Amino acid sequence: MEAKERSSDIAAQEMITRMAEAGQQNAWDRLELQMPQCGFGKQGVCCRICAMGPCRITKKAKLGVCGADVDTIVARNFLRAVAAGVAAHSDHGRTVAEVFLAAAKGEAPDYQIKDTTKLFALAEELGVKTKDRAVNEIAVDVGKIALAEFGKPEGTQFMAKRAPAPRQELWDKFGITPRAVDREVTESLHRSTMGVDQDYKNILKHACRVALADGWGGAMLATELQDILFGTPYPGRGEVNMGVLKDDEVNIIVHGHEPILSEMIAAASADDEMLAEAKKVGAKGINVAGTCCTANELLMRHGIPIAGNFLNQELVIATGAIELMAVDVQCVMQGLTSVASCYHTRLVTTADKAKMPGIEHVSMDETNAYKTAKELVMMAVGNYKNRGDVYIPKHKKSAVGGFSFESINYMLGGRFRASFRPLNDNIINGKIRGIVGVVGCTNPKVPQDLTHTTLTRELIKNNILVLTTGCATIACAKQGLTNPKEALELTGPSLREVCETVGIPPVLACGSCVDNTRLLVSCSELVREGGLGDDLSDLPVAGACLESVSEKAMAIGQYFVASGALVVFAKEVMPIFGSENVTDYLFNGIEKDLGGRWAVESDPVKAAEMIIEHIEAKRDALGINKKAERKLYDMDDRRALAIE
Ligand code: SF4
Ligand code: MSK
Repeated sequence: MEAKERSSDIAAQEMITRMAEAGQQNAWDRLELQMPQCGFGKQGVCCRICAMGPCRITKKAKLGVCGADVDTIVARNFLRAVAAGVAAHSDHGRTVAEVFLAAAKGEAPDYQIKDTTKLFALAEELGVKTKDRAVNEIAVDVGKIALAEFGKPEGTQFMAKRAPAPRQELWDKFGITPRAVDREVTESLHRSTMGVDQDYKNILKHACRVALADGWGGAMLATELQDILFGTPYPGRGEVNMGVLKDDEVNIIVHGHEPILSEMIAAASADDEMLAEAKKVGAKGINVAGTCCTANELLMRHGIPIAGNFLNQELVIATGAIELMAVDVQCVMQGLTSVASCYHTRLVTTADKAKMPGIEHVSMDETNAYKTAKELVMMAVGNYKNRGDVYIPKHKKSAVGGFSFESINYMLGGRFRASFRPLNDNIINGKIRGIVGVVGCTNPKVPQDLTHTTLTRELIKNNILVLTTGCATIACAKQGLTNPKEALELTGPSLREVCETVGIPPVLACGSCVDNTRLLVSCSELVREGGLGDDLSDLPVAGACLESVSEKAMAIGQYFVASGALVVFAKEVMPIFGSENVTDYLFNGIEKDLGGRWAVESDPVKAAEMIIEHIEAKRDALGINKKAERKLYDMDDRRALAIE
């Protein structure tokens, strides 16, 4: 397959070609070797949950050995995927909570509370007293409550109270208000083990509950605590794509998800002592760049460049310019090991829960974080002399990132009257037709970045504001879509007018995978601000992830659906089609219960049409698609105007 068919990213195309010439393997090659992929797996109809199996449903064998039917098996597999995604996000959230608490207690001295305004706001929300108390004292109480959310024996997630009241009532009525994150994940595994829950609707109901424990629990806590600890993002510029690598500096790639380590590496790379060491080995400086969600975290808070997204991780090493790649958790391909072995790159794992065979491990010690980061930077500096041939694609784009809920609020309303009112007004008057979250991964089954960027272009052309997270953000940024100058040229006239007035691009980069919770908070604020219905399901909004890879994307999709949104995935990445009942419930029936639903469409232009139709239907239901009535002034009106 030609490089162009594999990726729409021109820098990636160059590197794919070079890797092929060098006989090196990457994810696209491995996908080809996997073809044809298992049809049973694609349909979600295989089960290997117990030792009587593995079983698969066929025309001949319509039941597993235990008697499980296709609906049970497909629903169970779906639940397990969602629960695994929840576990990943939420374990990230728990790690942040642990470091947050340690920092507050002074046990992790290299971390300090950066955003006290946000700390105070969260403390109030949690019922923690703030008056006449020291910042760290408040933070200890907040940290303890946050950490308890993962395993508390009683009660429900406190963050779920951020949802509009009718949504909370609906969750209560339906019995899916999320309890402790660990409990929901554990119950998911229990229910889906052999001989337990055999009612597909009941299984899918729990998929809602466990997903909500992520969106309105673990992942939301991760975002909140990261903002308080590392600073709430505000819009700033950065550069994106492999052209950010430097041929005369020590290049360090930070890859994965948790900013706990990458924040420290970024700081250590600017340390005078480290820079002096770099000079000694003949490098002009130390260049830190990110891949995947760690990259989003760093660009949003520090303007640190992004080298690429999920499918770029192996290609970046193949430039020969990377002295060290430090990885933590999630979306780290084992294939990195073999690519790194072809170059001088030192691949280093840093999370004790995520090691790779034969790969160096430097344990991230939060009580001594800066020292650990310096050790890693020194390893990179020491490796500079081992560089061989280097080829860095020249392509890079200027991007704007950092659209947290707080920054959107501020940009719309100003510091003293921060408000979503202008956004609501412009949705109501039709200048902005609606809002769509374009999120998620890059999957080698489709040309890299193509569906995210095509969909985004279609949406902004049709005056729909796009909020983006994860690798989709990086896809958009690589094509200039998060840069106001370039993107506004592609934007419909009325959305453009609003964006130019406020000074924002039509595609707002909101952060990493866990930061999808910023979208939930923003949607809740749209409802609270008024004029767009009473519940999240009334809003003219949708979500889309056409290049989904990770189980985390399934969890995100499910919590958006359970929160009342339409969520569109590509058909190829939804392993549910083996069961008509499960498919019908997730695409239709669930909407009657919760107001949201799943849909599939692999073609990004058709997906945009589907989303636009949905948004217009929501606008109709809200009564905001009425043509403005022509008002003829009579004498009383004229007099009233004159008095004014
Ligand atoms: Fe087969 Fe039932 Fe065991 Fe699954 S749980 S492997 S369907 S016997
Ligand atoms: S990194 S989950 S490939 S967005 Fe968050 Fe990217 Fe998807 Fe991983």
